[in-house]
Amino acid sequence: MTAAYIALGSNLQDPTAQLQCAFAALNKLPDSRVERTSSIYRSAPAGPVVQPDYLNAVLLLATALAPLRLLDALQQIEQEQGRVHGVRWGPRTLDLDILLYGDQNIDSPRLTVPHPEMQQRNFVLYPLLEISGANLVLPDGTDLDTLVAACPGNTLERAGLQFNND
Ligand code: A4P
Ligand code: MG
Repeated sequence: MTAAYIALGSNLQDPTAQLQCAFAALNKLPDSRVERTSSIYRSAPAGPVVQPDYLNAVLLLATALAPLRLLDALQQIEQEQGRVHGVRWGPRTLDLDILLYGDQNIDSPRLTVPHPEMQQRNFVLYPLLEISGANLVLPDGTDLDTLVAACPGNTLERAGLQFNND
């Protein structure tokens, strides 16, 4: 099994329900198990598009799925939850991104891991820190602690919601 960290984001059509539904779907993936979930955070939209605030979270998935099979599975969950592809960085019912896949560097046409934007995104780094335990080190040798220290958390707050494991 490989430790894969998955980022969840939603800012359309009841984001709380979108994240909860995605969590349930991830829990049912073959050869995989959700091991840890972060709190759910409310975050100001990053990027140039005017759009509603997001709910974001990160979870740790222990998986035997190969990286591209995992991406296929995540994209299928996005489709099932009504994802329509619009503008880059635009609003979405559900975005599932692979942040880290073990300590692998992946650079293929469909998949770049570590996720290229993660190092500057507070809505990724803070929930990742919450669940990754003692000092996580990225494949390039960067400490997560160092990235968090350099990334202001002021556009991020805990939404007071947790994933429901029932
Ligand atoms: N892809 C490549 N690498 C990966 C990876 N590590 N994980 C490819 C997942 N997918 C990966 O993504 C486009 C393609 O990226 C996929 O087909 C896959 O093959 P997409 O989600 O379909 O579309 P996109 O919106 O054009 O790109 P992306 O990169 O997911 O958008 P972003 O950069 O994630 O921006 N603000 C807040 N506060 N919270 C957010 O969650 N999200 C965005 C979306 C903007 N602002 C936000 C948030
Ligand atoms: Mg995405």
